[in-house]
Amino acid sequence: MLIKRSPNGIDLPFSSEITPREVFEHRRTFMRQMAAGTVAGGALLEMLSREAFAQGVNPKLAARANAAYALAEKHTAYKDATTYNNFYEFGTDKADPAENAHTLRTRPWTVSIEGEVKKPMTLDLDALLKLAPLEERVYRLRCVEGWSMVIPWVGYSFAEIIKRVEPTGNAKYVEFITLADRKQMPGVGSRVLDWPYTEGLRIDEANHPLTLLTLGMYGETLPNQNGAPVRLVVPWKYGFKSAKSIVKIRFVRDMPRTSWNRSAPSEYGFYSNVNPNVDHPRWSQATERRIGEDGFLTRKRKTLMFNGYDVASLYAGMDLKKNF
Ligand SMILES: Nc1nc2c(c(=O)[nH]1)N[C@H]1C(S)=C(S)[C@@H](COP(=O)(O)O)O[C@H]1N2
Ligand SMILES: [Mo]
Repeated sequence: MLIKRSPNGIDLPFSSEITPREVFEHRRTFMRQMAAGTVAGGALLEMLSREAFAQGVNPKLAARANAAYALAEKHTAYKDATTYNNFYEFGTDKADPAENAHTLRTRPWTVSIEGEVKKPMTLDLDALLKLAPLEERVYRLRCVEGWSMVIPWVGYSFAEIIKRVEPTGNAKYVEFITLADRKQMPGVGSRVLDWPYTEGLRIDEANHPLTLLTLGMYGETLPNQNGAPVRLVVPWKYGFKSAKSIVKIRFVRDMPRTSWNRSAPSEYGFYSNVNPNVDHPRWSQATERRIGEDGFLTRKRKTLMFNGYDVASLYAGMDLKKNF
């Protein structure tokens, strides 16, 4: 943050320098409306989140808000969402990715899509950005560790990709493979996980409209620590299914092994649906801590089945204790 010395000698952040001008202008209008008492509760919430992304330093990414995925929950502050991260390629502490991920080079970047598809393709970032209209969708993301955030993501349904590559009848699963480059990612030297970080979905899960190919958040391109330049967000599953910095997508016949399943098969199953009724072997999954609500007296939130998303039909007839 740029700190200006004010005439009276007190250090003040000078707001027109720390916020994009549009936000600054918007805020002035807001202040006027607030003074006039004409601002509604919804607008207040909206403004708070604009205020949050005023911290941003990444290029803006215009997107149409998709009301179908609006959540009447306060957005997590931009600062929290970008400084409390899991991205083991940059270290295992929550603060490590924000400190270390500046070494990630996100351009040029390509994602190759291959395997059981009629039209394999390699897409660069510009092609990905133009592939379908960008939408802003506010999703909850819940980590298996027991915390959650509410984030305005920018992207489009992964189904848009599926449509274009035309999977063959043999494609039953989709495997997401992410970058593993020791030169850019200090954590890849450590053996905490098998690299590259790999995740997978059943093809109907991948094709579900909620599954978001994500290119931005808070109106900007993704910060490196949040998985730039392209990641997945699968909001009804534990956060680790939402692979960051994807370089390859493979359509396959057989259920792919995943990094977390490989490292601890009894703790991390393939499905990993958010499920308050199935405890992690070492802790309960019944409640969660919303990041930003961690006051001394703050009660934890009850974790909702599938993180509150209406996806039960994907698992009709399945034993979700066995298929955890
Ligand atoms: N490549 C990669 N993707 C990853 C991870 C990781 O370590 N490496 N961590 C996962 C976990 S455990 C979580 S909770 C989410 C966190 O996303 P966020 O930091 O944007 O909140 O990213 C997931 N995607
Ligand atoms: Mo996580």
